[in-house]
Amino acid sequence: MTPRPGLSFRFTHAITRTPSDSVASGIRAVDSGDPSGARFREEHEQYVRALQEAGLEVDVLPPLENYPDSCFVEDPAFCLPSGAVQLRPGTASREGEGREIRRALEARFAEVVELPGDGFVDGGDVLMLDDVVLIGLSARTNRTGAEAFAGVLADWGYDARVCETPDGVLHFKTACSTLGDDVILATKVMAASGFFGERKVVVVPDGEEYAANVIRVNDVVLVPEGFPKTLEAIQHEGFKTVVLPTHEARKVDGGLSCLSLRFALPET
Ligand code: CIR
Repeated sequence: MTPRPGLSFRFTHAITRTPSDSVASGIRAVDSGDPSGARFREEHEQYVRALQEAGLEVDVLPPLENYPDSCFVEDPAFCLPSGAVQLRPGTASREGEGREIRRALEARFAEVVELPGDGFVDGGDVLMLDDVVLIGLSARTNRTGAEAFAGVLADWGYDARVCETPDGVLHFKTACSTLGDDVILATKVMAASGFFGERKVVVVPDGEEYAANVIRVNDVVLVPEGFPKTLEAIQHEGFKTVVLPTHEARKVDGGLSCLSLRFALPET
């Protein structure tokens, strides 16, 4: 793929889903207490407002009580200017979320394809850079799924590379983000991985690993509240920041990127 400047952070639209009360039963690796649906919805409203203030038109889908983790819409789909891919999340309680989000994708995209075959990919394992898409293998994304997804991307003219997410990391993007302009934010382990080639890597200070998951949206970087050293490191690189609370999402291993699908649609 020839480099497409700003592909990884210039967006016009987003899709989100309001957290349900059932999010209290969301999946988590370590139990630090159940999130409250009501408090999560307040944090989610601030998140949606921040996306709107960054210039995006945001579709807010209704809560799905049958799917406790369904507010993390990044996992069941992946969106590009060329079209959207309905993914197959790699854990039993989330597998049906791809079907649930399909209609919202069809409302925005002329072309929506389902991940071919029977493999699994969570969107949280997909990092879009300006010239390559990195797909991390993880407990949720297997090689069959990653290769099928890379095939769809190739059909649309994108290069993809399959990487091994380091052990103990839920999703590839749990541990890294693109700040845009060829700068990556990553945990120490991810920074040492070699996945980012010649790009500049800003390393998240020890103890602030959760803050490796940020999102660049047009002119700003959205950063989780409570990580002052990471905030300063991002600002030091010259990026404008907006700080958002993610206390409830964090209780079920969610971060800022997981809460939206972000994409650029051509002007009509
Ligand atoms: C899960 O384990 O699937 C949810 N509790 C959290 C998903 C977070 N999504 C993401 O990192 N992309």
